Amino acid sequence: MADSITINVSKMKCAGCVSSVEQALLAVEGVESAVVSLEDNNAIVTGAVAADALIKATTDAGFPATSV
Ligand SMILES: [Cu+2]
Repeated sequence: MADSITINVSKMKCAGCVSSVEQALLAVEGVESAVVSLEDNNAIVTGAVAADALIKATTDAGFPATSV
Protein backbone atom coordinates (compact mmCIF):
# COMPACT_ATOMS: atom_id res chain seq x y z
CA MET A 1 0.00 0.00 0.00
CA ALA A 2 1.49 3.32 -1.03
CA ASP A 3 -1.00 6.05 -0.48
CA SER A 4 0.44 9.51 -0.90
CA ILE A 5 -0.33 12.19 1.65
CA THR A 6 0.69 15.83 1.32
CA ILE A 7 0.92 18.08 4.35
CA ASN A 8 1.88 21.74 4.61
CA VAL A 9 4.79 22.26 6.99
CA SER A 10 5.58 25.66 8.48
CA LYS A 11 8.71 27.18 10.00
CA MET A 12 11.25 25.39 7.79
CA LYS A 13 14.13 27.76 7.10
CA CYS A 14 17.02 25.71 5.80
CA ALA A 15 18.20 22.29 4.72
CA GLY A 16 18.69 21.36 8.36
CA CYS A 17 15.00 21.95 9.02
CA VAL A 18 14.10 19.87 5.99
CA SER A 19 16.26 17.08 7.33
CA SER A 20 14.63 17.30 10.77
CA VAL A 21 11.17 17.10 9.26
CA GLU A 22 12.23 14.19 7.08
CA GLN A 23 13.57 12.28 10.06
CA ALA A 24 10.44 12.99 12.09
CA LEU A 25 8.23 11.72 9.29
CA LEU A 26 10.30 8.62 8.60
CA ALA A 27 10.10 7.73 12.30
CA VAL A 28 6.30 7.46 12.09
CA GLU A 29 5.14 3.88 11.89
CA GLY A 30 3.93 2.98 8.42
CA VAL A 31 5.80 5.69 6.55
CA GLU A 32 7.66 4.36 3.52
CA SER A 33 9.08 7.56 2.12
CA ALA A 34 9.02 11.27 2.83
CA VAL A 35 9.93 14.00 0.37
CA VAL A 36 10.17 17.39 2.04
CA SER A 37 10.27 20.64 0.08
CA LEU A 38 11.62 23.83 1.62
CA GLU A 39 10.48 25.78 -1.41
CA ASP A 40 6.90 24.53 -1.28
CA ASN A 41 6.72 24.26 2.52
CA ASN A 42 5.28 20.82 2.27
CA ALA A 43 5.99 17.15 2.61
CA ILE A 44 4.78 14.32 0.45
CA VAL A 45 4.65 11.07 2.34
CA THR A 46 3.88 7.58 1.12
CA GLY A 47 2.84 4.71 3.31
CA ALA A 48 -0.05 3.32 5.28
CA VAL A 49 -0.35 6.14 7.75
CA ALA A 50 -2.87 8.76 8.84
CA ALA A 51 -2.27 12.43 8.11
CA ASP A 52 -2.89 13.20 11.78
CA ALA A 53 0.11 11.07 12.82
CA LEU A 54 2.33 12.92 10.34
CA ILE A 55 1.14 16.30 11.53
CA LYS A 56 1.75 15.35 15.14
CA ALA A 57 5.27 14.13 14.33
CA THR A 58 6.41 17.30 12.58
CA THR A 59 4.67 19.53 15.10
CA ASP A 60 6.40 17.71 17.96
CA ALA A 61 9.68 18.29 16.11
CA GLY A 62 9.00 22.04 16.09
CA PHE A 63 7.44 22.38 12.66
CA PRO A 64 3.67 22.81 12.89
CA ALA A 65 1.89 21.20 9.97
CA THR A 66 -1.57 21.16 8.52
CA SER A 67 -3.30 18.84 6.11
CA VAL A 68 -3.73 20.14 2.59
CU1 LIG B 1 16.84 25.16 9.58
